[in-house]
Amino acid sequence: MPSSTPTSPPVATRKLSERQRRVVRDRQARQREHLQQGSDTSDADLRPGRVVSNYGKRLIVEDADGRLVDCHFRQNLGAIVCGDRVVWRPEKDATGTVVALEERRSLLVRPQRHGKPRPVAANIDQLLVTSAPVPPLDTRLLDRYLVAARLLDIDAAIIVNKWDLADEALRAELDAKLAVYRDIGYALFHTSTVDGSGLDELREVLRERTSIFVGLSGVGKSSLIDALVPDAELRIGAISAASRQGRHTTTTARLYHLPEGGDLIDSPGVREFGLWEISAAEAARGFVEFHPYREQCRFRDCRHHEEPGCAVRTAVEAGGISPARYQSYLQILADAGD
Ligand SMILES: Nc1nc2c(ncn2[C@@H]2O[C@H](COP(=O)(O)OP(=O)(O)O)[C@@H](O)[C@H]2O)c(=O)[nH]1
Ligand SMILES: [Mg+2]
Ligand SMILES: [Zn+2]
Repeated sequence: MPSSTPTSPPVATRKLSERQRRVVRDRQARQREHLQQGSDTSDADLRPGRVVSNYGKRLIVEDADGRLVDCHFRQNLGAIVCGDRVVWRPEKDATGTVVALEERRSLLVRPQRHGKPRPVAANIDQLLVTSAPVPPLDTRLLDRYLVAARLLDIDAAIIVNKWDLADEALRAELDAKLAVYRDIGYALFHTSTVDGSGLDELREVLRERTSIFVGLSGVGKSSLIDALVPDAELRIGAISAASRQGRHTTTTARLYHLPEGGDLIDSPGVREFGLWEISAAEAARGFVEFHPYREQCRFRDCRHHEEPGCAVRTAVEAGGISPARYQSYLQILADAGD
């Protein structure tokens, strides 16, 4: 895995700033006003819905009863993505029109090489950083995902899937590498979609929240969704039927419901999510275990590299911070080029 030169479009997350929230709130207020004045719409027609898929010009919206509706949306609403909560109105031909977008808790965006970042999924509570014995564990990528989750202010959990493929020696090696993550507070799961082990434990952290799997191709993200969502195949069929498009549209994100409550989003666009550029200050904020030391550095703008009086580096030497994680931090600094 290249960690210094991203080979694919990087993906970043952002938590909406106060200013952005205000913009969204104002826009929503205007939309509501507009709706109330509009003679074409009576309040009785308006319904809440959740966007489960986005097909470019159309959205598949799920209503309160679980029905999937093919919806147009007004262009002035801006980009609407999987996971968004919306207000929509039924049309005579069994389609619908989305007329308002609810405020988002979080927004996952994917920066484009050219042009504005593209939103991919909204209202996510948790990143499930997925790895496996094969392809080999890439702790640098793992660290980048964890930084991203922290900057977005959402939770992260670590999954080592395909655990059935690891023999005793490999298990010991992986456990040794991952012990530090458990020590600093991340939940760690060993799963297998082949023998079902670890899935019950995983279900516990998925309950009543919206989660998204990220990680290298081939680690088993889609297999995990299949294992956790009993009607995943039916769901894919129903969404593509509602959109009146074939299943070929594999590039689109989809939202699934878990039987025990909670949602999973499968987004093909977030694989490279860890590869975006992170500034030094952001990187330091993203390493949770640096937190107690960062304030004690001699210089306020300490980058925790070669600065004298760096409390973070002292903590690494004294054993309070894992040297491997610190090296990973330095690598992110080097990649950021500052
Ligand atoms: N042995 C084993 N193979 C798995 C497991 N989970 C997935 N696989 C296999 O790994 C390959 C990649 O899985 P897939 O779900 O497509 O990975 P994705 O690219 O992350 O979505 C497929 O051949 C799966 O059958 C597991 O727990 N154990
Ligand atoms: Mg997949
Ligand atoms: Zn420092």
